[in-house]
Amino acid sequence: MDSNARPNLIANTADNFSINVVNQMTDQRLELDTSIHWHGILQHRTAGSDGTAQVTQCPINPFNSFKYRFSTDGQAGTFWYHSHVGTQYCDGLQGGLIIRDPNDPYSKEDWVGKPGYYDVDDDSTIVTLRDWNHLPSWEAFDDLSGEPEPNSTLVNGRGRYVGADPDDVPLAVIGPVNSGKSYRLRIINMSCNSWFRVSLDNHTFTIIEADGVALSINNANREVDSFTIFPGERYSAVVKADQLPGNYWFRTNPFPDINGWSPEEQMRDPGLNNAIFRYESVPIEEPKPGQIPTLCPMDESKLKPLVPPAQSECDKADQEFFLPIVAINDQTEEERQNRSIPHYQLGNGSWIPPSLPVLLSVIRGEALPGNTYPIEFGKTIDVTFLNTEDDSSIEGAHPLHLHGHEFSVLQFRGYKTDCRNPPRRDTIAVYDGNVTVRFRTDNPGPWIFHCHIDWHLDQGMAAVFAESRYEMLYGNNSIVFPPGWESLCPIYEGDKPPLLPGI
Ligand SMILES: [Cu+2]
Repeated sequence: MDSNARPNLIANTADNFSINVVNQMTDQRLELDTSIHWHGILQHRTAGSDGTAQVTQCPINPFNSFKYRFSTDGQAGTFWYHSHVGTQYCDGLQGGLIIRDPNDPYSKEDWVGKPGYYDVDDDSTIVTLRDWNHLPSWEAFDDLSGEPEPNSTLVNGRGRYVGADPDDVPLAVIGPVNSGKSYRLRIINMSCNSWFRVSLDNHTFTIIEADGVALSINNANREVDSFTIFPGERYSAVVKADQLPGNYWFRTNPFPDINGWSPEEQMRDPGLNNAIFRYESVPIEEPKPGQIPTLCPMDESKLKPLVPPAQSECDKADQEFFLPIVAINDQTEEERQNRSIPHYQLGNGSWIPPSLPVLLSVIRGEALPGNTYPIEFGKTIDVTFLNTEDDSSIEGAHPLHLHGHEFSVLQFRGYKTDCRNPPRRDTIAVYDGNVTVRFRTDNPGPWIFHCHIDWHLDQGMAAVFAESRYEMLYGNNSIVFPPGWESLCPIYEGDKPPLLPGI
């Protein structure tokens, strides 16, 4: 798949989505079935459009199609879409999904001149980041050698690899920007594995949004010079073009290093892992080599939503879960090669995609699959995660993402946050101690909570909350299924022909 051919989807608050996904894939080196997840969209009453294979639907066969229908439901911010079948999004099936708010507080005139105010928010300010393997994901990931080392860091689909001729591989350019204007960079980490430390030489960022949640501005996020972003996470970073007009490195330093990387290689090709932030009317050239130290990083544990929670988060929850991340290391080499035993547990078990989607099991009143936890409507749920692996540092961080909800982060790296207005988001990196998140069961559906390192999800690091099974089917919060949803499983299982003629 051409990694540059990624359409970003742009919408406004109050829009309704109707997105017809037509599966025309034929490349046998890649996964051919698909299912598209709309990352960060809450899907209230539309769980059938969440797009998670074997949780909310059967995959869409080649030459079949399925129309996803859902509403923004008042959400605004930076989201993305990606395949949720196997490790298919690693091969490029992904893109940005932006919901603009015409009444965005940070675009209003009374913010002029203040940090966080922005003038420009358009297609040119969407910045997608990801790691890239030259091999198809099925070949890159054999589980014998752990996660594959990426060959490149891509910014908006472009990036160098070690040994490339820089003249053959142009870098992404953000801009050209106009002196004096402020830009809302919507930065999305669409990686399969890598997290990044993002900085822009000689400039600062004011972070006004995390995972679709608008932020108030304080010392944690005002005029910071760098931030980390884990797979699945998004930030809106406002940057003011207030420096001498020129070309500046937009740096996305990855962990892990790209294949073959060393400080010497970075000297040889300063464009590795970087894009260019360019002012208008300056020479088209690459910035000078060399690193600029960053001293003032964003503190994600102190990000405060612009609108505090309606209900205090300081009280005890109705139900608490403890889901440790456990690596299973006693497989034989053959078992690892065949991937017959998952490599990870989240809680008491591993997520092994069942043949019947969880949502269909609920409809039919059948038993739930393993590592699926029923929870009831109208409850406050706390979930605590802990990485029990040998390396529980940031380098071994697991970014866990919940479908169907934003959550409050009550504990991060073992420390309690401010429960009066804790960080709220939909993806959180687990490292350096306990992470506790809280959500309320107001959105019936089967919602997966999974590591967004796609190799780890494939290796079992996920659990499913079967939220409000009765209310999924009955009452004011029940799920309205899009036409064609019931046909997906019979077609997938081969009982019915696909809707489009095959080649
Ligand atoms: Cu992980």
